[in-house]
Amino acid sequence: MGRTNECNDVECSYVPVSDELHATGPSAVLRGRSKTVVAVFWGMLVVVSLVALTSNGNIDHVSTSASTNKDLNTETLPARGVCAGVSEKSNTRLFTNNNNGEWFPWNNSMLSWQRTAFHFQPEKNWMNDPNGPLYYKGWYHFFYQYNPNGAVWGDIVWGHAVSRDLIHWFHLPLAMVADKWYDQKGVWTGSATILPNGEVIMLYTGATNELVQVQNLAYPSDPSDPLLIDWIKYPKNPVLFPPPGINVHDFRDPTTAWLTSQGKWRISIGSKINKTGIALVYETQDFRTFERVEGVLRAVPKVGMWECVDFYPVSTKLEKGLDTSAYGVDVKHVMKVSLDDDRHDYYTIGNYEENGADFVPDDIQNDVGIGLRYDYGIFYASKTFYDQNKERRVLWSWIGESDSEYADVTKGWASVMGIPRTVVLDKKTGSNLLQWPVEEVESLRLKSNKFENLKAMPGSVVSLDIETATQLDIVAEFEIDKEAIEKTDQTNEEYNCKTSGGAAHRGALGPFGLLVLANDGLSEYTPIYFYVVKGNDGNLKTSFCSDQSRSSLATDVDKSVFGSFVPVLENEKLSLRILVDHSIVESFAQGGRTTVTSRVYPTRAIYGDAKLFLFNNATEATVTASLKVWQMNSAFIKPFSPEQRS
Ligand code: DQQ
Repeated sequence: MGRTNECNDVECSYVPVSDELHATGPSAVLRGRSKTVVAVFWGMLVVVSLVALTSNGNIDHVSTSASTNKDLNTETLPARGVCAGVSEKSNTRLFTNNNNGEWFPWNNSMLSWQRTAFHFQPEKNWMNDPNGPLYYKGWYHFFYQYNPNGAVWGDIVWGHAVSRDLIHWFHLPLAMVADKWYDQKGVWTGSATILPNGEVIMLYTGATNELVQVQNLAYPSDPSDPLLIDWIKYPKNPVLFPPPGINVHDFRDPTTAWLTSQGKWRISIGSKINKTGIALVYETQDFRTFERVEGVLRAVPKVGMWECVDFYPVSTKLEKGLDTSAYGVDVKHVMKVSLDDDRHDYYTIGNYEENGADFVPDDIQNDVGIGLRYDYGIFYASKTFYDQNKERRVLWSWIGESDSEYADVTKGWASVMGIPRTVVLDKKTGSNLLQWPVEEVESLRLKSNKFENLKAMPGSVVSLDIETATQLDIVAEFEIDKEAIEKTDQTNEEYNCKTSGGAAHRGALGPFGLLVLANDGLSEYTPIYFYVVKGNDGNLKTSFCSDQSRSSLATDVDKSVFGSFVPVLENEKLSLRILVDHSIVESFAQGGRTTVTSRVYPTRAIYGDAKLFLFNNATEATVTASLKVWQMNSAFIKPFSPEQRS
């Protein structure tokens, strides 16, 4: 964000790619599909009895000889984010084609498969940040950054949907459009506050006609309407301009307000000074006039602009969530920032001092923007809200695409929302949060398959017979055989999901886990896995990772490996939960201590050819796994019709 001056001479309008450009020869890639159940894995030795063998199981590198679209020259299309003041899509290197000037020949059937079935998506076009989530008169409301004119960032307004259960959604008309000088270049991110008398306050950032970032107030025009369809923008907007010393492009995304013991409301707004990320604090009584609170909530050098600050209390004793204004004994605070520089969401647990409006991290090594992340995959601009209906704190997040902008434009949509997650303090460690899919997602579970005590020998792949595997809820537990742990030498291996070679890198005690969205021939698969290292002190250290490097034969999608360390306490088994929903895979380890969300774009492991496998690529340890796998129903996500009001 804040790079508007780079855009003076770029074409910022959206130019759709014509259909003809996608018409050539893609089906070749689907021919010759193997029906054989797999296989020798990474050239490994032992395969358990559940697996049929083929002779050529070497799948270290993917390649495709599929036909190409050489004449599609979208290299010249400008990135729209920068020209409109927002960071461009993170995978700009995928914006064009592969190094040979060739395009991967996506076809309609592959692209249609990518649309999710139980994650929130608008019917078409681009979506980014979650905005102003709240529960009101029996409905969950969800607003989001939306481009009504295309599948790329731009022309941002507020989309709006409602749900009874956070899973099935009705699309409503746009809540706010860019119709005032103070939001003409975009109705950007904001948050809701519900006052004790039930009044709903919405504060949001407007990008003015001159691209200055200001804060604006809006409220429902008819508070008796549970659907909150019409919104009024306060006639005297903006209510806040960038203060002296703050760049006009670096002042955005007001938080939900919290109440002080003096009866005043406070909000925080993200900014930066040079490379120091800061969270400014303002006080108000009426949400129309604000006063700056001296100092900052927190400042951290070298991390850059803080977007979408979130600030909320968590209980150190209770499992339920807390209202945003909760303060005092048995309460810790969480501060989250979205780092514009690396597009990740970082959180820190600490203490909030009301007097100085000051947040102090428990562990300075894990300060805001340098320590823990909510999710080690694709997960950005998240926001929580207190759900007074179920007394829980719920986290929403924008999950962007990691394919090319060309593919997004072709399929006509971009981005999904992560399944809303409950967030609580991990009482066992005291030093991290636990995130877990809201319980309502379980209402989509259909028939299940149970696998108990499956033994996976070192170097094996086990086919799990569950029919198709594109919409799944998986829970699994793993135990490494104790003898192997004892026998294994201590090492000082510093395993890093991102850089240690993914699931193909073999150690004594890992990797092992599941291959999701895998086809029978294993030409495409996405390992979600644990990697365990026995350190020099004899203690085990566990990482939890998602490896996209072999997830697709396509050349123009991201192939990173994501993940991080996960705390595993004494006597705990290794456990995971995975939600697979077409092109999104959300993975939770150890009850949600570490989470990893991936976007995956297979070309063969789709529809009925998407399968699930257990794998163990350790060199020494046998792993015992128990799993339950549910097929998942699709959610109803459709336009609202009046009969749904009741
Ligand atoms: N997205 C919004 C901004 C926010 C950014 C614009 C984060 O308000 O800072 O679409 O993704």
